[in-house]
Amino acid sequence: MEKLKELVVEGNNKDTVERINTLLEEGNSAEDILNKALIPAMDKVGELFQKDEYYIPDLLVASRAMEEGMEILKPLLEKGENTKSLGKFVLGTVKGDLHDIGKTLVESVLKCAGFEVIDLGTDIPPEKFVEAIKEHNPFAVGLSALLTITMVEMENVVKAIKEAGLRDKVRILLGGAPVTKEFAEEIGADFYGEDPHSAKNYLLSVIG
Ligand code: B1M
Repeated sequence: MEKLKELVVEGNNKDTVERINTLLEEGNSAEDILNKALIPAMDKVGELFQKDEYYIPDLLVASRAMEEGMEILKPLLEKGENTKSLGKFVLGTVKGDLHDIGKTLVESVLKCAGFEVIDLGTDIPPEKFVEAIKEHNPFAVGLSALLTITMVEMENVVKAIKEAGLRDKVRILLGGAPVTKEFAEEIGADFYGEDPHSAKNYLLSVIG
């Protein structure tokens, strides 16, 4: 796992893929590989970036290695996906924010639990969330943000949903590193999920 973490930090995508396949053959689970190597690797990359030891191109190559690794793990994380939908969930990263690794993990965990996830992608303005609610009629909407400056966009999405008269139809969940429970309460969201599993548990509790 330690070696895999190093490979992702270095942005060595070819060896990352090989290492993941070896770890899977050795009997490690996709969850363990994710939680013990890939996510800690991204934390390390963030630390190096903050200390000015890594620059944007380094972030990009490391996240490409992470994404290639996720391509292998995603089907395994979504394995056993229920065929009967527990309900529709619209998900997106807010306007101005291009981070999508955490959001993709939320998508995999919720799909595996049996929710039908409509992933809008990244850099999604409030009106697109509103359009998607009108089109898909989900019971909940999830917003992800990784930047302190884009976190404020979450409030604009909550406002737009209210203004469209849709607030009573959907639960609103927030997530992403800078977001807190207090912030979620302050802007009138229903739940702050610190990780995909807490989001899943909350949604399961909503449907009863
Ligand atoms: Co950026 N970046 N980045 N980055 N990046 C961070 C977030 C940063 C903390 C790095 C740092 O300084 N230490 C910093 C933000 C500081 C701040 O505002 N607080 C930062 C910055 C500054 C930037 C740029 C502004 C850099 C620049 O251009 N000067 C720029 C912004 C671009 C933009 O978005 N407009 C930028 C760009 C990028 C890349 C494109 C190069 C790349 C993203 C690639 C991609 O996503 N495809 C990138 C990366 C990789 C990172 C770090 C290193 C890793 C992020 C990540 O994927 N983590 C990150 C440092 C860090 O986080 N330690 C950093 C792994 C992922 C699994 O975790 O996304 O937190 P996370 O998701 C978690 C939970 O938060 C939760 O579940 C996940 C699993 O536990 N979760 C939810 C997330 N969403 C949820 C939704 C839910 C529930 C749970 O319900 C709806």
